Order: sequence, then C-alpha cells, then structure tokens
Amino acid sequence: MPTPDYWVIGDVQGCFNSLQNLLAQPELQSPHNHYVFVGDLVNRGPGSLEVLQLIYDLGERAHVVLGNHDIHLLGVAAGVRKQSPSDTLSPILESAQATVLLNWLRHQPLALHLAGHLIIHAGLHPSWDLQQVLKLAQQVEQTLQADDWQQHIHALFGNEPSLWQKDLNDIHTQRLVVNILTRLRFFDDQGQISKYQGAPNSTDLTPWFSMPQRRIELPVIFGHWSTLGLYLHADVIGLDTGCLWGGQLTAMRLRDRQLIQVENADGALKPF
Ligand SMILES: [Mn+2]
Repeated sequence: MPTPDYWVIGDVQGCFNSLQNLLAQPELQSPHNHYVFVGDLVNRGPGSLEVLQLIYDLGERAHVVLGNHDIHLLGVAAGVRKQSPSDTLSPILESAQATVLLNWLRHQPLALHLAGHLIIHAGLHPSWDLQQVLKLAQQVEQTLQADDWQQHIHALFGNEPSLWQKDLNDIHTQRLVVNILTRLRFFDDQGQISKYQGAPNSTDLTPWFSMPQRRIELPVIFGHWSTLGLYLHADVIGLDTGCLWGGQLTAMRLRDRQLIQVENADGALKPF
C-alpha cells in the first residue's frame, strides 16, 4: 500500500453541495487520497446530516478532529445542551442513522499527529509541546468515548477556567483543553482565553499562534477562524475560508501544500 496523499479540508459546517464539489475536483479523486477534516463538520449550514453521512462513508480514508460545533452536537444529543436558533442539527438527531453517526463522531480525536503535522480545530496553548497536546486531547477523548459519556459530557462546557495552569483538577483541565483546542482564537495580555471572535487586525489581543515562546515543534493546521481566512505560513496554516458565509471551501495537500478551493454552493448564511 503506498502512503496515502493527505488532503486537509477546512470547516464544512453542513455545506454538503460545496463538499461534494470539492471532492469531485480531479486532484482530489485519486483512490490513494485520504481526507483530513479540521472539524466543525456540522451546524449552521443546510446539509449537516448529509455531510456527516458522506464522511462516515469514506471509512478509513477520512480523518477527523472534532470542532466546537461537533462537540455541541454531542452535547445536544446527550440532552445537556440546547440548540440555538441558528443551529441546524435536528435532521441528524431525528435521522434513523443518528446512533451510528453520533457514536462514530464521539470516537474522533481532538488532535491528530499525521505526516509530520499537528491538526487541531482551533488553537494551542503556547506552553504545550506535541506529546502534551496529544495526552491532554486523549483525556477528553476518553470522556467522549466512555460508555456513560452522556452522564459526563456536561463537564466539558463552560467558559471557566480561562487560564491554563498545571495544577487544575481533572474536570477543569478537560474543559480548558476543549476550549483551547476547539474554540480559542486570542489570548489577552494576562494569558487568558479571550472570547473575541473578530480578525487579528481589529484588536490588540494576541492570536494564539503569535504568542511568544510557542513550544510546538511541527507545523500546525487548524480551522475555526473564518475572519482570519486562509492563513498560509511555514509553521501555521489556517484553512477556514468561510464557506458557510459565502466564501470558499478549501483543501490543501499536505506533501506540497497545493490548494484547491470551491465556491459556496449551499447558499451563504448571513452574519448575525
Ligand atoms: Mn469552530
């Protein structure tokens, strides 16, 4: 078996037609291709169920890290989170495939070490090295993968604590790890997670990837940040090009960083 060619794909968020168009591009068609999704497969867009089913059906050719919307879906399914008015999760929850798809989803990791890259949905704490990221992600993954996950997933939601410390208890550690890996954009000048969601040039907060003394040893690929847009640097690559908002859906081949983009084909969501 030759080594697969990995294509990393930005936030899909239920944009099923756009994803189909992307996967139909000639470069993405080879049977040796594997597809790596940076998370937020679902929600807000119109085709979340179809997106989940398509990625599930890719079997071993699909690799996924969980995003905040994916974990929110699991929280709603467990009955500990409510859908917001802009959520479009009901078709999944009401599907005959719900149990299969949700069980598959909750077994996906929060961090992926693949072909010399680290793939996460949102961000990293500057003090974390690769081994620590994978170990911390694993703690959360064990909670989501446990037989009694529905009894424990509530502990993963909430904004506190917002400051990373080594001596946090297990629950606080897991909640903060979820927030850093799946929600983070900026740190404030105290090193706390900021809730600000805009672009870097509209604030004096520090993007997580611009923090001094970042310890991660390998290139990091992430999504989550549509107002940042395509962000291509040697060691940090952001791939959320805002398909949901009428932008593009982006795929990048790992070995040479070739980019393929398709335009939104699902109707653009209006900013709210
Ligand atoms: Mn996100």
